[in-house]
Amino acid sequence: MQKHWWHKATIYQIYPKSFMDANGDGIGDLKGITSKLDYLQKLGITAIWLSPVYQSPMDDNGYDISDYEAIADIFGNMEDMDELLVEANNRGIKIIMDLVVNHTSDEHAWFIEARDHPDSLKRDYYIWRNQPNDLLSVFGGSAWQYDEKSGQYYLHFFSKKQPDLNWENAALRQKIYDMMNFWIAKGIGGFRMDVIDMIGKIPDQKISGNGPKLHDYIKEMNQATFGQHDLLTVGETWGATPEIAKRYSNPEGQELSMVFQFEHIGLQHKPDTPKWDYEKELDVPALKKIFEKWQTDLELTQGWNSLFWDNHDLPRVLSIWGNTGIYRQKSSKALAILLHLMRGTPYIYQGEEIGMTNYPFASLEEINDIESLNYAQEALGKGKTKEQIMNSIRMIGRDNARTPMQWNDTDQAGFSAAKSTWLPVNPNYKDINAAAALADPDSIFYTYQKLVQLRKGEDWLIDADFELLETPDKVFAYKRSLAAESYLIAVNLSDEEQSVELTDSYKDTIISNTDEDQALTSHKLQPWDAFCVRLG
Ligand code: TEU
Ligand code: CA
Repeated sequence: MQKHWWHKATIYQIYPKSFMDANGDGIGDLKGITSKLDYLQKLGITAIWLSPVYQSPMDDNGYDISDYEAIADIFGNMEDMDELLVEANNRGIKIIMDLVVNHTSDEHAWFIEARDHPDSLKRDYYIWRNQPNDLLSVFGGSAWQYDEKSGQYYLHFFSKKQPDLNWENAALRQKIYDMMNFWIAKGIGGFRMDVIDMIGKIPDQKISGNGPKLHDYIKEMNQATFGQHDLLTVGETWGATPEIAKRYSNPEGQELSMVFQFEHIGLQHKPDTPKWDYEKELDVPALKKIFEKWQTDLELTQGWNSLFWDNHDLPRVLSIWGNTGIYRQKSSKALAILLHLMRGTPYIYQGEEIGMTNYPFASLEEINDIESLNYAQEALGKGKTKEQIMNSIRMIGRDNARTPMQWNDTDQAGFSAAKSTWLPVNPNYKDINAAAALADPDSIFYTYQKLVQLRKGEDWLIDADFELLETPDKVFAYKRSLAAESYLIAVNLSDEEQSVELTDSYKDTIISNTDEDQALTSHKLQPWDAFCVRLG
């Protein structure tokens, strides 16, 4: 089977509003990102996934695009983008662009023409009906918005400023492929495809995800754009099962490199309830089953996994499943070791590598995220108290991941020279910041750096089989084997000591956050112990 660069890559996600502010307006920007490339080079990552930087009214922080071939003013301009590409490339770092083509902004020229001129060809780029059905928006309320002018409703699965595109329209599809080729010609490293599983929607049958033509569209896109280039493509697919993921990522399938599956993230809330009914207690046996399924089902010849704990839509993993107290550093390393030694391409979300945590939001005034704000409004109407609502937002709201990156212990954590920033800096920045992490050889940063190096150098991480080991509930241990080689990864996902029978003999240590020899000979894992040893 052909190996690609992304089989050995670790990807770093940047949320541009929050990474680094170069011009002091309190909002991160492209020049800010360029100024921090040396830091990323030190971490060792192969590519950056850049959340949207395109022109946008920012109703959903750039996931509402009004011009795919222009840069939002707050982030800079196309020259800044080209400079970022050059400077990243000089450091061996590729840029993966966020491709948001399930919907545009209502301020996109296509939508404006479609709305103002119902007879125009652009009308059919969007989805209009005389009567709404009961489809709901992911951000709350009906998925249909009435347009006074034409007397019809348009579909929006996200905010009403994010009208859904009609992928049935071949001319629209071609426009999107042209736009993708514009970016490919700039030398980007690939695309992360926002809610790509929704483009095959059939609203009249209430089908949103995994519509019947979805894979035809993706194959067509592949042929028309990235298929002839060695790019990384990763689809965001909330509803993917391993069967579906194989369809996308089968190396013979000419679709995508991989998808993000969210089954493990589902453990962050109670089954069949909205994420706001969060579940802080990690169900470790369930987590083990989920990863075992994905690791064994997506065999190398059949597909490829992506591996992540965090992104810009999720709480900080440390705050929900780790320990933000005395075991902050240790639990952060444990979660990283557990994830990065599985088969797949690992993703690090900005700040994860220094153990950033959720923000102690006190009131709705501090919230920016449209999803959280819409939820709060709906929940108030249903009689929830402000305190209940804030509890949910504090634990699971999207702004937790979006507060500014903590660079050092100076004002605004070195993120910005402004007096106030678009989201506040976490008050823990004096302790948790990149400068402190870089200065401490034992910090979380260096564990991530080591994992990134291992990913590049150790071929078994790609090829070896995965076997889940029988252990006490709170221990997650697995073995990776390839011909005569085998490796044991053991992690205690709890604040308590655990007794385990793992192995008596091993050759050497690959990575560890503890005294693994002591752990193996005493048959006891201390809280958040994590290590990988080569067996034999
Ligand atoms: O997210 C898809 C999506 O469904 C999210 O809204 C997700 O369900 C939610 O955040 C979890 O609570 C993508 C982007 O990652 C997200 O930032 C955008 O808001 C959304 O698409 C619309 O473009
Ligand atoms: Ca700025």
